[in-house]
Amino acid sequence: MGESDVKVLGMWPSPFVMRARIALNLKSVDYEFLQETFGSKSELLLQSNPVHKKVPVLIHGGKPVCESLIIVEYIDEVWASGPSILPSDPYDRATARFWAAYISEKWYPSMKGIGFAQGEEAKKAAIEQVTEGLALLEEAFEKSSKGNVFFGGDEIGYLDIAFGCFLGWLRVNEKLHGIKLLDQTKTPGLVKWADKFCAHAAVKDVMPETDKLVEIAKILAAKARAAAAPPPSN
Ligand SMILES: N[C@@H](CCC(=O)N[C@@H](CS)C(=O)NCC(=O)O)C(=O)O
Repeated sequence: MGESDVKVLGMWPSPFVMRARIALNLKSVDYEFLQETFGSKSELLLQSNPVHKKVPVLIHGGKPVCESLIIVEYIDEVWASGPSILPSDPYDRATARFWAAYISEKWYPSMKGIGFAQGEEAKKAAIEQVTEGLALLEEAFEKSSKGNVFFGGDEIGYLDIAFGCFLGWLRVNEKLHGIKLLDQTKTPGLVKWADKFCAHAAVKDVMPETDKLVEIAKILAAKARAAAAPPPSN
């Protein structure tokens, strides 16, 4: 089964899709990037991920693998001769999976919540929640990196990918709401890590420019407003 059998169903602004693409880049695996059209779902996506109907889907040798973190683990196992993504030590591996789940299930939804907060008080509370999460992640970074540049040590690993994929959207929030989430005094480790992560060869071509993401954020916000608006009276 050759590398040309590798396809990623996705959309360029999606942080979850980025996880799969960064993992493939780290392993130097060539892949075809099949982009979904915004607002509709292709037949291939519906067939490949009938349960969640979400991107990313990795299609390897005609077989679909769904859910971004599962895809990253699959890539690590299949292309085992490339640089390791998951830590080799079982405890470090468990810890990386714990934080990856926290980021995906708690921290990222709370960051998304900043944009949806109704009123200044709610927005302030959402920002506080995100900032508290970042303080926890700064601590996790200190422990996990053991003085190196990345969570995974001197190379990008599982947790770097799981968290780093959200940096573009973090910057969108900073820009749209005039706030500083990654801060030199409160999260100095993460500030340095974020720069190194985004500049990495496996990341820099898949991490979208903040301004392009801002445009997408505005379109999504307009759609959400339209969906919430009452129907016209006639
Ligand atoms: N838990 C999933 C989340 C994937 C996800 O939310 N993908 C979004 C794009 S960022 C999607 O496909 N949304 C389409 C939809 O919800 O219908 C993963 O980690 O892969």
